[in-house]
Amino acid sequence: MTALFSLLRRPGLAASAGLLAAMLLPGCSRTYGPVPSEAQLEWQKMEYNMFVHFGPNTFSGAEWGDGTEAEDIFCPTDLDCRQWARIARDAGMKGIILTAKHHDGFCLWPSSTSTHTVAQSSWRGGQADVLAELSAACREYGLKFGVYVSPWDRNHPAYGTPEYNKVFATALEEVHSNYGEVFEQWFDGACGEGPSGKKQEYDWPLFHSVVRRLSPKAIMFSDVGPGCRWMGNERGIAGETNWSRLDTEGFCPGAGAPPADTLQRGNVHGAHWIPAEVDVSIRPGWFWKESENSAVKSVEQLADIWFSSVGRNALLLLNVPPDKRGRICEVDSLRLMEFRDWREAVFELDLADGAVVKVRRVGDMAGVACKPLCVELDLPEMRTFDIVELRENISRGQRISSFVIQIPEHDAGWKTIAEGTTIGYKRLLRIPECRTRRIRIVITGSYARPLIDGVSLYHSPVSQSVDIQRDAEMTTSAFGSHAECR
Ligand code: FUL
Repeated sequence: MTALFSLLRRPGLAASAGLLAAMLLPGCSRTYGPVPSEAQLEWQKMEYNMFVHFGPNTFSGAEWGDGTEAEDIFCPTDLDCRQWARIARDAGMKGIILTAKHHDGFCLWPSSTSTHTVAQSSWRGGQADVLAELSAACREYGLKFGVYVSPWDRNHPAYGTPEYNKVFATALEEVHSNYGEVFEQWFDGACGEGPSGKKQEYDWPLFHSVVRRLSPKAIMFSDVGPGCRWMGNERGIAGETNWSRLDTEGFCPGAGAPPADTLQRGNVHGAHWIPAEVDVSIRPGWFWKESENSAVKSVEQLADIWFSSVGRNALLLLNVPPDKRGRICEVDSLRLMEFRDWREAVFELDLADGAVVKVRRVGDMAGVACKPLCVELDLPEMRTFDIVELRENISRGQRISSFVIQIPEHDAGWKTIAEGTTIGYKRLLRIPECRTRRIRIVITGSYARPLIDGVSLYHSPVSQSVDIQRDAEMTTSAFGSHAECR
């Protein structure tokens, strides 16, 4: 038995999420496998960011422009990046990532690398710079600023030749030199044929070196990282098992990416720390369309997405596309505030507060090879909850591979009310509503000493009779039919 556990076996230690972490950490400095960098840890703690798709497609109605759109098509009548930032902040988001350049090649900044930019548009006399406006707005509202710069470019004449890689590297230099700190660089995996018919061979090492040099703290997103990885779908659903580790040897973004189910789950023994980011749009499409004003996701759908992203060890990047004015529509902004209210109501009161915590090894459990670690919470009184939140201290690596949640059964023995695999930064489980004074989390599988960072209990404001299988079922019901959207 380690000192750690004997310390925790002393009776009378009151638990709170933070205290549990503080108690578990001393004496455990050894790492297990790859660990997150400081920047990756900070990034993970952001939990919830805004994605903004904005460009010629906003005006043409396309999802993928072909690059032949006249520059004048980009003409927001009332651009207000401060409104985006205010809404993101009020919604509880911590950063904004803007499509500085989508696949149509149109640059929202006056790039020297292209003739298809805001500078060639007659909008604001060619003097506009959306990146400058958004980065200033992010600073004003205390948000981090990030960029999506698509390597696939359907406009640039050099696309499909080695020359294009230099062009793209210069575009990255501009974006990472002139707009203050960039917290995340999004590299989309899409890669099509250029006008010359040649497929572009991207020079990823060159692109990465530019970002590393100019924005050393920026998290680089792609199918395979290196900072964070795509989750393998655009429906908002991370794998129930989700390791923040990935093997990237032999893979590259786009067609050369690992299979979707690997991106969903990560690799249990993966060589690199590459946590998952869940990108999903609040609307059916990525770009604003009037016809989709009535298809903005409901609070219930956003709540399901919260449980299947942030609640599964991933970061949620929710796309909220501005309209032709250059403003976020009322319907989207209202929904974001309703969703914030829902989260505040659910997560405001931690029903584990004041519990006495005991941590110890428990006896043999059927089907479990080694003695499991048990974190038992003795609550101050009978409490009713239907959500359990578990947190693992990931700073020393992700270790836990399985757990069960149990409550006493008729004062003799324990009954399992939920079970799961990975925990990671945060794991949220919806369980059938239960009323009890005692609850325990039994870590039945871990590759090294498990480091539980905290346990919290919550009660949904309006108790939904949630079936534990529901997350899987909602995959089709919530996203299969837009008719269900409000
Ligand atoms: C995809 C793109 O092709 C979509 O247009 C969108 O930008 C999405 C976030 O990534 O790969």
